[in-house]
Amino acid sequence: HAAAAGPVAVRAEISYVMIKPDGVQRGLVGEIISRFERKGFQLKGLKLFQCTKDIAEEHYKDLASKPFFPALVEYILSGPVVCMVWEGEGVVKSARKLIGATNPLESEPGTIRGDFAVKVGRNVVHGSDSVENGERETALWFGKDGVVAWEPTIKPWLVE
Ligand code: IDP
Ligand code: MG
Repeated sequence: HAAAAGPVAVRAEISYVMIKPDGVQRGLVGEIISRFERKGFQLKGLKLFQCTKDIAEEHYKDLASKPFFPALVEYILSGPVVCMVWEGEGVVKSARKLIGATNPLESEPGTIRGDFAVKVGRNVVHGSDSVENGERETALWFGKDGVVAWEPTIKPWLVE
């Protein structure tokens, strides 16, 4: 924090969260959005989207050398996804907790993957793994103009 400089406009923390094609096909969209809403994060971007190979490969570029990479890209392209931007203090780490461990058999009950999935290749939802990736992935999936700046009127009842 800069001392004494007065209020500084800082962009709040955001996570890029995506319901993968299996989550959409299985009718889990409302359920998953509800979990983030009721936690108290703010929805800043939302769209149903048929993604392209370029975007899927860019999104998962750090995994490009993995043997499962082609199957992963094929999975993400296999149907529409729901792209979301959730905002709030600590949202990146908290979203990962709400989502659960990568392998759904290791995810705790009460997490999204723990409650709704059994296979790592059908694990229903994505969440950014760092603040930096929250920004990077939001820019990749939404571009410059896809995110809406708004504040809920109930915000004083969520954060003091
Ligand atoms: P994350 O989604 O929990 O961050 P990452 O390691 O970043 O997990 O992997 C991205 C995605 O790649 C996973 O969510 C999963 O869909 C897929 N994946 C990861 N490891 C495997 C694997 O061993 N086999 C098949 N798919 C995998
Ligand atoms: Mg990841």
